[in-house]
Amino acid sequence: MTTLVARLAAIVGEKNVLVDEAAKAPFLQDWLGKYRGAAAAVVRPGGTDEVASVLAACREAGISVVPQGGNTSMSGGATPDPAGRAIVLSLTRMNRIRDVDPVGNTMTVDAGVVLAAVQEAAKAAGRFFPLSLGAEGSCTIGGNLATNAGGVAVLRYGTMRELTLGLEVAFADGRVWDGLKALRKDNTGYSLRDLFVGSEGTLGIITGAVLKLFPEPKARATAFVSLRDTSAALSLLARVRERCGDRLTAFEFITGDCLTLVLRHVGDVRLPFTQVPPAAVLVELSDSDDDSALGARLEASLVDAAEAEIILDAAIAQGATQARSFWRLREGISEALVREGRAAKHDVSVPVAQMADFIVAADAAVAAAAPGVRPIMFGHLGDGNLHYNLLKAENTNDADFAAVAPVLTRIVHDETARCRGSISAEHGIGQLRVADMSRYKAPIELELMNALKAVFDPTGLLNPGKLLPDMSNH
Ligand code: FAD
Ligand code: 2HG
Ligand code: ZN
Repeated sequence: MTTLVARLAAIVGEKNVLVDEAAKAPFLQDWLGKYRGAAAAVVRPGGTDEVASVLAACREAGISVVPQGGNTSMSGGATPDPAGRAIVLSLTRMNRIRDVDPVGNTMTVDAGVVLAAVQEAAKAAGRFFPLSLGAEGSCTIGGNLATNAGGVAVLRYGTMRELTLGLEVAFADGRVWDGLKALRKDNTGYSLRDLFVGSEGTLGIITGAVLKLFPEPKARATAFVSLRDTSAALSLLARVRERCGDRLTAFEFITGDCLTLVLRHVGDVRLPFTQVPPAAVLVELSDSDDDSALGARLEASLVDAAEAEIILDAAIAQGATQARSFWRLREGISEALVREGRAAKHDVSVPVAQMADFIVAADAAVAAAAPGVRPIMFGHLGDGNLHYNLLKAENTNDADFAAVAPVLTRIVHDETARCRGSISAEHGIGQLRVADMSRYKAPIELELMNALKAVFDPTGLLNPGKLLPDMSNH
């Protein structure tokens, strides 16, 4: 190990190889505090060539590599196992915006650039990069790509996959693929790019990307709407879509119980209603025209919905400050959940029309299996993506909840599968859901995924134990 550390130091510089336990600690624990791993070193390369040389050195030494960006994974994807036979490869020093092309509407970046910095660079060029999520101040483009991140604007702009034109990737054998093409059309065979998006660091290290830019929205209209239940939220979604078409940018669903937690745990938040409603949605429209009628359009949709008794009440933001305060209620949820205590987290998607039935069935099955467990739901309803979190019952301890949590997860995921949904809509498989892959993916899918792994990473160097289940028992 000492020899490898010396070799890595020669590649990236001594100060960029962390071996001291205190220095390594923040890289070895996930954001949710669920996993703690160990690593021989945390290595921080400054460029693509250095990444490639680090991979070659690790491969020779038989030491695996866990890529890490902002370390905001919700599935333990960037945390090594406790054995200490890996290095963490942190990409955050690679934070250069390489090029902005306002004519082609593209931006080329290093993989370690923080998402918020990409958004800012686009804005500085009079353009817009639409990926938006609560962790945007820390997560990186490489992590967004490796997890095919979603967030709050997928309804209009798609996931990270749809926002990407080209990639640069360092392979496990130390070679580099320059696929940094800024092309919207390229039909020259299999799309290697698409294999790496969502591969969670198991096929190669993403070192750079060409991203799509969009016209900057000049107008926004935001409303916080209270409703009776999920069915009402789905009816509202259909109405707003009919009236507002592509202007509908976000449609975020939050249950009353979830809002109660945010009000309890997050400072500086205010509900625009006197009482916590059974459910709420945050609706946002945007337009690249300076369209002063956007607010009126949203208001008309909501008046319609109120007359049809679809919604209970609505507050339309009177300016950017109030819109931000509505978003604060939404963005404070993950933090509130962590503060409330143990939860079994689920990130499912089902066909949008089935969402209400899914919730009724999952709630009933959970209540029967573990009375008192609290379903706390929110999510990107417009995409059919629900964060179905189950909090431990108030009168149970953590150990009892830990024992029942896998049973609850089985119930939620089986119900998801019954609806032909997905057990990971946007957070990835990581280590949290790896054991479930064998149950919910078809054998042919797993066989082909393993075959791809063998092509790109035959020695299993990259992110072992993540995404792909160990098939040796099958
Ligand atoms: P990391 O956590 O560092 O890594 C994630 C995975 O990508 C790991 O498997 C890692 O090995 C791999 N990886 C990282 N960089 C590279 C690279 N350069 N090459 C190859 N593999 C790499 N996610 C959503 O989709 N939507 C949301 O709305 C959302 N909201 C969030 C809110 C909060 C408060 C938090 C904490 C997280 C949220 N997430 C959300 C999850 C997380 O932010 C995303 O998964 C994000 O894309 C991860 O980026 P990262 O740079 O932090 O990656
Ligand atoms: C969000 O939509 C994230 O805010 C986080 O995907 C979800 O904390 C969660 O469960
Ligand atoms: Zn989400």
